Amino acid sequence: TTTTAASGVLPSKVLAVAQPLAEEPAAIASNIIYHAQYSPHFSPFKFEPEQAYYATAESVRDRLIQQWNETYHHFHKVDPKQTYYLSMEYLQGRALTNATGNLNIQNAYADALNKLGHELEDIVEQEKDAALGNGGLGRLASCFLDSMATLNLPAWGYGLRYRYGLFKQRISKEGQEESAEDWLEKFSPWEIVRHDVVYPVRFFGHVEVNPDGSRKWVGGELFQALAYDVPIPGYKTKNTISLRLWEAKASAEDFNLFQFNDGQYESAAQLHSRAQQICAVLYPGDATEDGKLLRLKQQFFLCSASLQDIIFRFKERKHGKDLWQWSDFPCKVAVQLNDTHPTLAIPELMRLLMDEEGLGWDEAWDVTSRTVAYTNHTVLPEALEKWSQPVMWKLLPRHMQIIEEIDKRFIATVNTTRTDLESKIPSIRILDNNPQKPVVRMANLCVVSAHTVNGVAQLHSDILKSELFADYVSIWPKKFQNKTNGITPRRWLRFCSPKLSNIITQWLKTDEWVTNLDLLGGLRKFADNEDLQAEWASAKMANKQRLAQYIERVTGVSIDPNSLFDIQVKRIHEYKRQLLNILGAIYRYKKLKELSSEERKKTTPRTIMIGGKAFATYTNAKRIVKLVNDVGAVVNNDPEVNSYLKVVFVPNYNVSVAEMLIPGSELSQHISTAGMEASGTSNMKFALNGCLIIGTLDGANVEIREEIGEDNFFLFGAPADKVPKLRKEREDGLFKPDPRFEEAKQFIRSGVFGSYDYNPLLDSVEGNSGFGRGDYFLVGHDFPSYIDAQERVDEAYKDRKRWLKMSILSTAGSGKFSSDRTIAQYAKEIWNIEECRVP
Ligand code: B1H
Repeated sequence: TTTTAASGVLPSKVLAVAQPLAEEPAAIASNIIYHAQYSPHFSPFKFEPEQAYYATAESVRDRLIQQWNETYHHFHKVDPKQTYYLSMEYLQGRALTNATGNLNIQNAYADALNKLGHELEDIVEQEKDAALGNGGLGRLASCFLDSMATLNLPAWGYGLRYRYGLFKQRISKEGQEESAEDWLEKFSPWEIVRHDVVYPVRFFGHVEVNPDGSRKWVGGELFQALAYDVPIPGYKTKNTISLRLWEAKASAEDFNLFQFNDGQYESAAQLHSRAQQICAVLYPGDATEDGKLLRLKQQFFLCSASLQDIIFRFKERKHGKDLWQWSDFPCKVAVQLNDTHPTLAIPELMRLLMDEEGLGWDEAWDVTSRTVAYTNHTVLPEALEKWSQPVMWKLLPRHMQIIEEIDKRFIATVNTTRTDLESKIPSIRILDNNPQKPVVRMANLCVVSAHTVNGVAQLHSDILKSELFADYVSIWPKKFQNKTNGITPRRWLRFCSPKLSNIITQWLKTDEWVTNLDLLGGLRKFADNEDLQAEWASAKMANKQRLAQYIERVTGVSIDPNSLFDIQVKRIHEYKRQLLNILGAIYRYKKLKELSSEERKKTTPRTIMIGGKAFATYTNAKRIVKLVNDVGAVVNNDPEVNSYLKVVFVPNYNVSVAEMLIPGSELSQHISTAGMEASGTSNMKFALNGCLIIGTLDGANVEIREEIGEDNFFLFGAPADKVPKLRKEREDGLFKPDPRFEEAKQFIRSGVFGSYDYNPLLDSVEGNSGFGRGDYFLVGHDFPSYIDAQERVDEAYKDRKRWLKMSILSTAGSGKFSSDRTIAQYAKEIWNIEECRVP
C-alpha cells in the first residue's frame, strides 16, 4: 500500500504553530547556526566553509519545504491539468545560488553569513554539482523545471537518483582519464526522502491469462521505487515544484537470513545488491546510445514508478468522488517524453490501465495516446534507440505483447486507409523483424503513440518532417511541431553574471527582463552609447579576470585578460567538430611563427579555450582531447608567440564551470556540420552574455542569427541542404582540399606537437577512414571558410567600439531564447495546461 507525503486536508492547525521563517540577517544567522548545531554532520562542532555550506543549505531548504508544501496543497485543491516531464537526465548543477536568488533572499543570507565570518560567494563553492546528465538534453530538462516553477505551471519532473553522476575528467600525459563522481559522498541537502512514497517495479517473470481473458504480469524480480524530492523554486513566486527522483530498493523480506546465517553473505543479499545496481550510474553517452540490459532496466524503472505515482495522484485528487472516468485522465495529466529514453511509459500506461484498472484496449489506447507527447533531440542514426526483441521479451514480457499489438494495429490502419504507403510499412512499423537482429524501434513507437511530436529548433523540426518522420507526416500532418529550445535567464545571466545583470537593469530601468526576456530588446537603442559601452566593457573585463584566475588555478596556464577569449565547450563529438577548431588554432600558430616580431604585434591576441568530456570508449573523441592538450603544451610555452596565442584545455567541464566560462567569453564556437546539431543550447547562453558566435547554419544558430542580426554573427560553412551532395562528391574523389587545410595537417604530421600517433585522427578527415565515409563531417570542406571567418573576427575585434556594439546587440537579441518562452509554448500548444499560482 502506498500513500503520498501530503494526503487530504492541509494540516493547517499543525502548521499554524510553526514560527514563520526569519527575514532579518541576524535571525537567519541564528537559524544557520541552529542547523550547524542540531543537524550535525561533522564532529566535533566546526564552522569552516564546508560546515557553513551544509548549514546554510539546510536553512534555505526549510523555506523550500514550506513553499513546496503550500504548492502541493494548492495544486491538490485546484486539481488543474498537470504536466509530468519524464527524463533519464537532469543536469542541475549547484542549487544554493539558484535557491537564494529565486527566493530573493540572497542579500539577507550574504549578510547573515558575514556575521558568522563567511562570504556567501565562497560558501557556494563548497557545493558539488548534481550531474545526473550528460549534456544539452539533461541541462535542457533542468532549465525547463526552472521555467515551469517560475511560470507557476502545474508541472513536475521525474528522473532517477543515480549514485554516480557524470564521470569526473582529469587530464594526464595520456589524455582524458575518467573517475567516478560520487555527488552523494557526504549527502545532498537538497533532496527530501519520502519514505511513504514507494511503488513496486517488476522485471522478468511471465504473463498469466485470467479466466475472463484479462492478463496479469507475475513472477520475476520485484524491486521498490523510493521517492526523493528535490524542490524547485520559481523565481520570485511561492510556487515550488518537484523533481522527483527514484531510487531502487529491495525489501527486508528479500534478505535471506537463512543463507546469511549459513555464511553465504553475498547470495543472502543478492536482490539488495541488484537493486543498488539499478541506479548506480548514469550512462555517459551523449547523442550516442549503449544498448545494455541495465540501461533498459533503468528506463523501465523510471517509467513504471512515475506512472504509478501519476495515477495515484490523479485518483487522490478526485477527493474520494466516485463521479470520474478514465477518459478524464488526459484532461488532468500530460506526460512529456524527453527523447525516446522513457518510451516504455507508453506500454506501461497501457498495461496499468488494462491489467490493473480493467480498461479495454480501445479505451486504454485513447487515454494513453491523448496523454503522451514526445520530443526528439537528434537525427544521428547512432543515437536512435533500438532494443533487441528477445531481450525485451525476457525483461518485459507483458510490454512486448502490448508493443506487438500496437504494431499490428498500426499496420492494419495503414493497410486500410493508406494503400499508397504499403511499401513503406517495413520502415515505419515499430518492430523491425530482421531475423538476424529483431529490434523494437523506440522512435517509431513514440511517433505512432504520441499525440504530438516535436523537434527542438526550427531547422531540426523541418528535417524531422522532411526526412526522418516524413512518412508519418503524410499520415498525421498535424502531429508534428517545433519548440525551439531555451535556457533559464536566471542561472545563465542574472546569477552567473551579476555585474552585467545590474548594468542591464539600470539601462532598462527595470529588472523585469529576468522573467520577460524580450525586454532585452530595449538595449538595442543604446548599443552605440559610449557610457553603456564603457560599463559593458568593464563588466566583461571583470568576468574575464575572474575566468583567468580560474584557468590559472586549474591548469597552471596564465592567460591575458586583454586577449580575445574564444571558447568552445560541449561534449566532444566528431559532428561538433572540435577538430576543426584545433586545426584552425594550429594554422594560426603556424602563421604566427612565420611572421616577424613587428608583424606579430599587429595581430589580435587570442586565448582559445576548449573543454568537454569524451565518452570513455569514443577513441577519436579522446584523440581530439589529447591533441588540444598537446597543442597547448607547445604553443603556451613558445616564447615567440605565447603573448599572441594561448590554447587551453579546460578540464572537467560541467555546469559550474560553464557559469564561470560563459560570462567571460567574447567569441564562442558552434561549428557542427550543418544538419547534425539538433539545437545546441550553450549557443544561447553565450549569446545572452554578449558573446559573439562563429558558427554554421545549424540547429538554433539559424534562429540566433536571425534574432541578433547577420552582421553580428560570423557565419561560415556548408548549409544543411548542401551536405549530402558534398559527401557524395567527396566519396567520388572530387574534393580538392584547400592548401591551408593541407598545411595544418602537415604541421601535425611533422611532429611539432609530440610523438603521439595522430594519423588515425587525420585519416578521419582525409577520406581513408575505416568506415569508407571519409570526412563525413566535412572538416576539410569547411576549413577555408572557417579560416576566413576567423580573420573577420580578428578584424572586428580590433575595432573596440564595433565589437562592443555587436556584443550589446547580441544580448539585446537573445530574448527569444528564454526557456520561459519555450515552456509557455509547450504549455499552450502541447500540454494544454494553465498557470496555477499559489496565493
Ligand atoms: C541531444 C541526446 C542524447 N540529443 C542519447 N540527443 C543519450 C542522446 O544517453 N543517451 O543515450 C543522451 C543524450 N542529446 C542534445 O539535446 C542535442 O545534441 C543538442 O543539439 C540539443 O540542444 C539538446 C537539447 O535538445
